Amino acid sequence: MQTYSNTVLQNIISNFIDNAQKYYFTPITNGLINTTFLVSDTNNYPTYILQRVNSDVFLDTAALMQNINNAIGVLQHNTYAKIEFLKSKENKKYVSTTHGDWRVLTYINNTVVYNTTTNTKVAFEAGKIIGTFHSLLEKEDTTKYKDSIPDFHNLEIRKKQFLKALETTSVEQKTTAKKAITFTNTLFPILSPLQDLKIPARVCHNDTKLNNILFSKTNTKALCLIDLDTIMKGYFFYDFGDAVRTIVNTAPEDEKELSKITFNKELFIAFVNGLKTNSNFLTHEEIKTLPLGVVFMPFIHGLRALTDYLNGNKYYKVSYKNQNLDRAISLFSFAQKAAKELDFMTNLIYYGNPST
Ligand code: GN1
Ligand code: MG
Repeated sequence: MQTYSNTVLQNIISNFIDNAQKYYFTPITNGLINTTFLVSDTNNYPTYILQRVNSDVFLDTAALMQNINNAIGVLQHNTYAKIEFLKSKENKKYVSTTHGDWRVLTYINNTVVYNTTTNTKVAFEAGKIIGTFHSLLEKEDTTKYKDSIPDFHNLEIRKKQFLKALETTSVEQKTTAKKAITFTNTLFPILSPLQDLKIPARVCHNDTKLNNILFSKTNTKALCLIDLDTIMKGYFFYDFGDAVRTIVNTAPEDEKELSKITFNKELFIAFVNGLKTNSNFLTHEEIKTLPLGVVFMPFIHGLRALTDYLNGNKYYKVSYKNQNLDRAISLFSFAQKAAKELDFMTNLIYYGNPST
């Protein structure tokens, strides 16, 4: 991974703030795409987030920042915390340097993110804040938003990319990935009802995994969604499925012991109840897609991880060679467990009946 000296980072942030030499930088290593630092002052007080946008993944920083700016302008409500990007001294939302494109956000104090949870309050709050996000953006014109990653959740395209990787990878990699490849054969057919949908495209977050929701440290209330780079048009079941896959599964995304991968019904019920406080915007046809969304999202993530493994780990940051493969198997295993709960999810979502 690329590292940056304190001096380089101070130089970059001096485009946004005075007295840059007063600050120091601690890497935040959760993300798999961008490079992120917590910026603290000499009293050890966290003040900003400094982030390099990965321009191999996001090809148009200006368009992406415009999407974010549009959405933030609409996401204004007393139940939703405001994310603030600093303007550079040249009045820009980001700066292009020899080290890439960088931006600065104010750090929201007394907050926490969870990678996983066993707490139904966290699950309820997550559902509620996703409902708030979508209610506020309900009337947004999707054509104002440029795709920051074209075909991001397009299964047909992701399938083509996977098949191409299968053709070009080494025999050895293919053999190692055999178990994951077998998983894809059972999961592809389950998802076919999601083709040719007649549901509205909405401005979606598109990356609503649990650790992209900011919570208050004091009262466990969800405050807002963070990591806004993939805000663009999408279907609501993307945001639903991505949140559920990371909430009802109490194991991390790259869990190797498949018996630890769960579909926790209590957490699902709490999430749906939280969402229901704020979900009047959903159409009947959209509601029908939600249970399959919980299979779709982990599957498409697994497929992308597997494709990246076969291509030699070019897209995601990995900390060991087979991490993408482990992620793929873990995500597929969750998708399979979710597929067994389709009736349970449908009953709960339609009739509020958790007993099935
Ligand atoms: C990537 O960098 P991070 O963790 O926010 C990916 C998401 C995946 C996630 C984890 C632009 O997000 O789609 O959910 O890894 N983002 C992009 O699997 O590819
Ligand atoms: Mg992200």
